[in-house]
Order: sequence, then structure tokens, then C-alpha cells
Amino acid sequence: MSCLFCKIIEGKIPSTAVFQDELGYAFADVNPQAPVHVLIVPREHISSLNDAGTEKQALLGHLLWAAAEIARQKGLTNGYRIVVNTGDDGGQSVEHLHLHLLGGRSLAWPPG
Ligand code: DGP
Repeated sequence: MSCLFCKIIEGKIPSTAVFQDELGYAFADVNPQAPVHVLIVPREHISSLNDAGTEKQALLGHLLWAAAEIARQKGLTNGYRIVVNTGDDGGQSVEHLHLHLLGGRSLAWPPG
């Protein structure tokens, strides 16, 4: 598997782990856009949110819960944002489903 995030999950590429369990892995984004910028990924390879079928509903919920749990652990009591870039128009650059957790500063809306 040549997927970058699969290699990170397998430990073949180093990363700064933030959270992990049997279903997911979370690590610091290499190019942080906020004081807290964590990527939450499923251990199994799913290319994008658009490729997560009905059978992945529980997994998707678990990843969303993990993102909120990390936000609590990071003390983001003033709020945060979770982003799932999907496909070309969504700005997805790595084809392994991932949630961005962004926090630690006020975030503008709408996004670019
Ligand atoms: P997206 O554009 O939504 O596909 O976000 C991909 C993110 O992945 C981007 O914010 C940068 C991050 N990223 C890319 N390569 C690496 C890497 O090798 N290590 C880490 N920690 N993050 C990476």
C-alpha cells in the first residue's frame, strides 16, 4: 500500500501521536494551520468520506467522537472546528479519509 497515511499508521513514517485506539489514529499535522491541528484517521484505508459506505457509519461516528475527545484533552474550551476535505473541489490532497481538528485561535468563516 503506497498510501502516505497508511505508512504513518504503520509507523513506517514518523508522526507525533495524539490519540489512538483499535479503530483510529490521530497525529499532529505536519503543516499546522492553527495552534492545535490534529489529523484523525481510520486505521483501515478508506480513500475519502465519499467512499465510506453504509457499513462505515459507526466508524465515522467513532472518528468524530475521537476528534471531540482530543479537543477536550487539548483544553479547547472556547471552541474548535472539524473539517473533512473531500475530493478535488474539497481540497483533499491525501487520499486516506481524515478529519482535521483545528483550534487554539479564532477561525474565520467562510473558508476560501
Ligand atoms: P487535506 O488537504 O485535507 O488532504 O489534508 C492533508 C493534510 O495532511 C495536510 O494538512 C498536511 C498533512 N500532511 C501531509 N503529509 C503529511 C505527513 O507526512 N505527516 C503529517 N503529520 N501530516 C502530513
